[in-house]
Amino acid sequence: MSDIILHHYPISPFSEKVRLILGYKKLAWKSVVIPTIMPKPDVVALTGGYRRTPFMQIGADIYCDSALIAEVLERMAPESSLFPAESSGLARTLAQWADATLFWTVIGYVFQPSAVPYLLGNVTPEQMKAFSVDRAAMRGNAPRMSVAEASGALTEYLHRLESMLAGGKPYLLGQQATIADFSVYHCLWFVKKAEPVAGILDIAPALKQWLARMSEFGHHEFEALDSEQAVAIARSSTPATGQDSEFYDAHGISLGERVTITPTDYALDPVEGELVLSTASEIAVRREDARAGVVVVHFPRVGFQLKKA
Ligand SMILES: N[C@@H](CCC(=O)N[C@@H](CS)C(=O)NCC(=O)O)C(=O)O
Repeated sequence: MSDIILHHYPISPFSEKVRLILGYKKLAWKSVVIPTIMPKPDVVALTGGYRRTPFMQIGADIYCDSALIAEVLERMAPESSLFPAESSGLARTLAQWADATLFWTVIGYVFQPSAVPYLLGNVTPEQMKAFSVDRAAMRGNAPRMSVAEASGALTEYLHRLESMLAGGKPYLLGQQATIADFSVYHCLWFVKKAEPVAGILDIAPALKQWLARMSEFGHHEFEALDSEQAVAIARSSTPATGQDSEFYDAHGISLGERVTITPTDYALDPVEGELVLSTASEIAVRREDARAGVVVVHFPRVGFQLKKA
């Protein structure tokens, strides 16, 4: 099996979700630390334009979005399942809520002036400005939720999550951790990092214990890899992927057609290539890059728009 390469940066919540899943599944990985803002030339060489963090590389296969990365890691290491049969639908649905609604509420809450240095380090005013401009452009200039609105919603969400642990349940959906735990975790991990405003977590004592319990999974073993080396690995590898499970078509698009795949929510950068995989849950394009060679870039079906190029 080729190495798992995670392209990420330390303070990225969605990366923390994946790092913790790697810890939970005890999978060794290679760590490529990527820039926090554009430009990201080595990222784009591999993904073809997708700029969000994290993404996972296995040889010449590139997996975008933490939801898909979780599914792929589950296929590779089904033990310590993220999707126990009795709660897999609920777990995926709760995870989707956390990755969207809870995440953006947390973003609205944590970016208060006192907490910014705890998230971004001691950035200069110019660096702060560059970060804000980058993220505003990524959101299509949609405003962030106000701190007041975010505080109110987060308080309510913390109460709801706390109630899910009633009776001493160790994890949100029962005795076993599921993908829902990891998706809620990365959001609250970010709140915890924002130390001056992290006191909001005190209203949920069982949830705080759960946070500590989850953090014990750790990140397992990893070693650093240069982003140029990662590009070279893609170049010297052959994509492993073809249509390996039932073909699914909701768009009237056949395998082999030129398409674009674009997120539906933010960072709307299309990735163009030849459709090589189309299942109920996953789509992928084959593209050729001057530096990375032939790569296959994979996306979850949910949250991405497929179009003829
Ligand atoms: N749905 C995506 C969301 C990823 C996301 O929004 N990541 C943030 C960082 S945690 C991001 O991409 N920020 C902009 C960047 O890193 O350039 C996923 O699950 O991976």
